[in-house]
Amino acid sequence: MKIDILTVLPKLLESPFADSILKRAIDAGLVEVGIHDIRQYSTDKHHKVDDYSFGGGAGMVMTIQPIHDCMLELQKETVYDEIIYMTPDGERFNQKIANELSMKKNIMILCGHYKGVDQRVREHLVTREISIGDYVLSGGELAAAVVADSLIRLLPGVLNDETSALSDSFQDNLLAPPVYTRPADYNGWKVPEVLTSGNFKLIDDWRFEQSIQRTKERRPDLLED
Ligand code: 6GU
Repeated sequence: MKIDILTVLPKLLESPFADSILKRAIDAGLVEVGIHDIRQYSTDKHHKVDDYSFGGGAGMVMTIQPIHDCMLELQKETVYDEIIYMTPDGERFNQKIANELSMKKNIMILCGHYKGVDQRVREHLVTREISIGDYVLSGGELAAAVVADSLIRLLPGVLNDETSALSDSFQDNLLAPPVYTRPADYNGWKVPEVLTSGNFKLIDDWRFEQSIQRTKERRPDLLED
């Protein structure tokens, strides 16, 4: 899989891919992540990437030219299955969309900034619009990193058996059960006995029961689906 991210703040997207699971996935060649600075494509003499909103009103709008030229440059080499615009008024992201996008070969993600991008980018250049939740971030970069992370960990070979995505919360519309590690008794706070019983059938049943219980308490909406 290849993920190309277009941004006016490329530095914001360095650290998420420079450590741990995502770095290992990149180093192993399981995913290619490209960060592209939109400003470098601006034909404006001051490399401007934004301008005043037609009709007035507060806030700058990202101009279409540098975005379009950056996209065209990347599209010389790659055919994209989706061109996603990160925006708080997009479709709300969830595990189902992550699963679906993780099967694609090439994905482009455009990060919005200021008051957003010129509407013609959304109408003519983008294939999908995604929000990561009902709150507003200063820009789409952190949201793009969230989406990229959730896709990359689903790629075959990225996680091993122990970290398998199959036992994640949401993967079966249930929250994950509680987990414990040593010591079995800390300050008198004990680990549930079943987990140290060695009876794997009982442990599986207990975990499933806990998953249902947690989901009922915390996210009853998931059980309605
Ligand atoms: Cl994708 N962008 C911004 N700026 N804010 C958000 C978001 C995206 N998703 C939730 N809030």
